[in-house]
Amino acid sequence: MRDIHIIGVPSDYGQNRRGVDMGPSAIRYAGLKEKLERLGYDVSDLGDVPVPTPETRRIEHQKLKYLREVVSVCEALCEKVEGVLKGGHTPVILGGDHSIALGSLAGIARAGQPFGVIWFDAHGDMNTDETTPSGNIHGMPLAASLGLGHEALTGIGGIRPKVKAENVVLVGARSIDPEERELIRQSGIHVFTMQDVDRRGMDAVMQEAIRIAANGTRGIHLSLDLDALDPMFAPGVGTPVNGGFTYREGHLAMELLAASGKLISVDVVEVNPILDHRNQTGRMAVELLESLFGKRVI
Ligand code: Z70
Ligand code: MN
Ligand code: MN
Ligand code: MN
Repeated sequence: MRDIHIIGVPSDYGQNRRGVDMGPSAIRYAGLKEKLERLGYDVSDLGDVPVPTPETRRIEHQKLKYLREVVSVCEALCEKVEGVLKGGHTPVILGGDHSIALGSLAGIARAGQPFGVIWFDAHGDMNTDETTPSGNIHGMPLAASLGLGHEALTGIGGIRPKVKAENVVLVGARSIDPEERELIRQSGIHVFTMQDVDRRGMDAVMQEAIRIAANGTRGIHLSLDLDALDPMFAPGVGTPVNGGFTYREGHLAMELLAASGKLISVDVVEVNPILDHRNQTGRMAVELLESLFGKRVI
């Protein structure tokens, strides 16, 4: 069994609510290492990627807020992820807001191509500096990974694009900005909205998502934004959106990915302990990771 290497990325530079920088602590505190060890893995915690102190920084670009800091954090993460994968291990990356996924995908791309991505999210994260309504980079990492947007973002890790649209699947989408919708349509990525999940069921949607992401690739990266889940089950996120996945749908999706045997890496993002209730969302993240790494009832 491949060893698991945990990497924390305590960065909140991709959005404007403090607290998501404490995500790695909250997820570790919920017992991540011990619970994965109980499943039979050899787990090492590599600690955190260095992140500059926000109080010492200021916004330089209104359409790409904290660009410099996001790039430096992602470059550092990229290097770590590349090393873990080249060592034959599985990276479990703890955010931080979703801007860090650019660093995850850059590291995977450097370790070998092609790969597929399943992006679990209420949002599209398909904005660019030209379409963004907020200037927040956590709304842009999927676009940037596909080579769309500002070159300072698309160039992270030196590989552009990091992933092909034909192997990218967005699951759980229910809050997309108008211009972002156009970009999604043009990009050619696959999207399963909540309506698709309602109509076809999580089982069928995930089987299809896995097939698309695995087709012609060496494996799948899961980018797990906790706001994909309904706020009832994951209240500690910066941008909760009603109508998300139930507890059971979330677990089923992870179990199906585990059964596929295709997972090469995962990042878990947007857990914000300041907005949470007694670490419910941190615990949810750990539970989902247990299912992803093969926890079964019998
Ligand atoms: C919006 C934007 C976003 C996560 C919010 C929101 C993006 N589309 N992503 N929460 N995880 O500002 O670009
Ligand atoms: Mn090891
Ligand atoms: Mn996201
Ligand atoms: Mn989101």
